[in-house]
Amino acid sequence: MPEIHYTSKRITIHLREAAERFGAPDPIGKISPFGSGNVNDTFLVASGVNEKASFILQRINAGVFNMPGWIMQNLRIFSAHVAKRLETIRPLERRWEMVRFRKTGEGKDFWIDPQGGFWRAMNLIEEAKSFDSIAGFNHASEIGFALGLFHSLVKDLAPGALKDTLEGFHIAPLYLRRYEAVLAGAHVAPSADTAFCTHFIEKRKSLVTVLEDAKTDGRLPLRIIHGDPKVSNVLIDTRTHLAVSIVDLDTVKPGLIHYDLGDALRSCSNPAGEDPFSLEEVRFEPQLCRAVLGGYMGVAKDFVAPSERNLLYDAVRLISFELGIRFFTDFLEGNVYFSVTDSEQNLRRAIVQFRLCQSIESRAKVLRKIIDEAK
Ligand code: GN1
Ligand code: MG
Repeated sequence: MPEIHYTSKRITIHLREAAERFGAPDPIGKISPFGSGNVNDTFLVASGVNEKASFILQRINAGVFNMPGWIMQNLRIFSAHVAKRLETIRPLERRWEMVRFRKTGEGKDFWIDPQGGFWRAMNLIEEAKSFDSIAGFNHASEIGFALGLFHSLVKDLAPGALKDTLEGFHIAPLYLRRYEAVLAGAHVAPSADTAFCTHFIEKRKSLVTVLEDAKTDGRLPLRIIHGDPKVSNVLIDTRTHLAVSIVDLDTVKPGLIHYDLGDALRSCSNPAGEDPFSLEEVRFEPQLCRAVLGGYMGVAKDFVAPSERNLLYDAVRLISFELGIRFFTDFLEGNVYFSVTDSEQNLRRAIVQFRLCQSIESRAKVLRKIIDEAK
């Protein structure tokens, strides 16, 4: 079998060598790109003979995470904590699995290749599936449950116990500042789409401080958060259709649960997903939002104080606005952060998030009511 290479703008590596470090199944059937992540390079290492021996191999994007060792250090602490907590709450009366990292022959949970690339591998969670967009109300409620369970499993893990693996992540005023600096030096041909984005951001600049102000003056406490609880990061059991795991743990670090709730809600309440066929499909569906919050509050309402609940509308509006700014900034910068299939994808993604933000604003009253009533 020929050596397998994978070449993208940031990776040229003998994948087989990386796979073998983590105890590749013998013989390897195929190593192929896996999932729809925008940041890391992810592969499925399939066994030629035994499907159960297949696993996920991932190369961390060092351009984004400049201390990848901290990610694994955090995950060791996090995994040990959650394993202990799960013991105390078992029986959970439903299936729930945590990501398990594989070890190299030297007993390490990562491998650094000769070019400095940082690799790790995870076992596949069996009979579970990820979706790129929301499939219905039960799905939305299950994602809420998964996030609520996650928050409740880490509620007694001190925020200071974990490193900040991605400084500035979800700090909206910093994204705005960065956007303004990039815009000032950008050489992008003006178009109706770029004008829509610049105008959209200009009109909403004052929104970006809402969560950071509440953090600074003590209205919102720091907790351990997931950081990226979008639809595709909650795995669904293929037989029961219940959430079975929450994956993509690189941004498990101190933060505000409002970042997580804002992100889960903007992701799950837009049935069109982040890369829709047509912009006309983009909308924020209040009943999906209700389903997510219902699933969440069912497990986690105890630690959402009324003063925190008050800021949930602002959070969902802000996180979609923030993601739009992040996509648009990356477009202006030449697509250096998020993976793209073409040079305009980040521009289209930004417009989707801005449209979603508009849809959230147009439904403010009903959303505030749903948030008030969620239990
Ligand atoms: C990125 O790589 P991925 O797809 O898991 C991003 C998230 C965004 C998301 C949008 C570290 O996540 O913040 O919400 O794209 N992750 C990072 O799809 O920036
Ligand atoms: Mg992610």
